[in-house]
Amino acid sequence: MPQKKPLVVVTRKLPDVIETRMMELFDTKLNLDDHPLSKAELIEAVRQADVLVPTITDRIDAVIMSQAGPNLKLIANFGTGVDHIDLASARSRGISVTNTPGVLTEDTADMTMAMILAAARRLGEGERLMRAGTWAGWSPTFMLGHRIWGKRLGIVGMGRIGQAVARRAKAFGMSIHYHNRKRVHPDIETELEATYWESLDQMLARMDVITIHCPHTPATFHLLSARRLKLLPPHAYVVNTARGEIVDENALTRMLARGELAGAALDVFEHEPAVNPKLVELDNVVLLPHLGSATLEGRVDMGEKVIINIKTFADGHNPPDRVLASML
Ligand code: 8YV
Repeated sequence: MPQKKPLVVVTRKLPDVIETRMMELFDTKLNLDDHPLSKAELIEAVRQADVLVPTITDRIDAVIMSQAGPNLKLIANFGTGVDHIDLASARSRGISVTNTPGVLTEDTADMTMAMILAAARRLGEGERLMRAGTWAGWSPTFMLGHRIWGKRLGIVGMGRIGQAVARRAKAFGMSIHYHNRKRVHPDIETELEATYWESLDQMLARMDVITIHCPHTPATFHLLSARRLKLLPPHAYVVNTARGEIVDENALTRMLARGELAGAALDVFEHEPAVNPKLVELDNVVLLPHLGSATLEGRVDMGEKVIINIKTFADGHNPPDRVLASML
């Protein structure tokens, strides 16, 4: 007898090909107008669903989790970071959580490289000036940025994305430094000619550019605190494509405004979609609306991963991308 299809509730609009395939495979509830779900709608979703497919815009905290119906057995997150999901509550209720690792590595690394260049070479400022129609013409000392060739890049978090950034940055002539909970395999260090710093503080004090690629967990909240940001040399740039919460955004803003740092390029913010209004006023900051993994190809690959995780789970197997206990 054919198995009953699981009721899958998808909280945001996904690429058409993914939604179509989900409709074929599962009893799927889509969000056609893509509005971010309210708390009440999210509660309704966890009450009904066998499988919930949330995104970063859904805060699935202990309160929402406490409303989950008995059928909810899988949260198949559309995205890699799972800091918006209360994993401890999920675990205590026997709800599995999966994510979409690997498929957004190269896109996020491309964006990081673009942002390193954008900050150091003043791309945002130049673009704004052209659009304002205020360019008075070339001059030898006009809008000078800084060369990245030969500079030191400090990577905070040397997982898949950190390593993909390191490969690109090495090709741009930067020397690679990193801090990670665990030192990476010696072969990777050799390939990247990377220097490991056990002490984040010591690394920060010596870098020209810092880029963040660790997950946001209780242990990494404000990892770049006011105290640590002060360790950076004043000519340094800070790049963040990971999570806003890892950097003390107010402290960073204050330092940028006072000229205590050269600049920053930020794709993520502490209170998305809100951005500290003082950041918006600063010329030496590149601001992007969480575009790190925003390619059509990447979003389709993420959707495919979600489908594989649900299908494997529904067929009674362990889904491939279960979130590890170490994330807790
Ligand atoms: C995703 C991300 O777009 O995957 C992640 O962790 O930060 C983003 O690139 C987003 O999470 C989708 O839910």
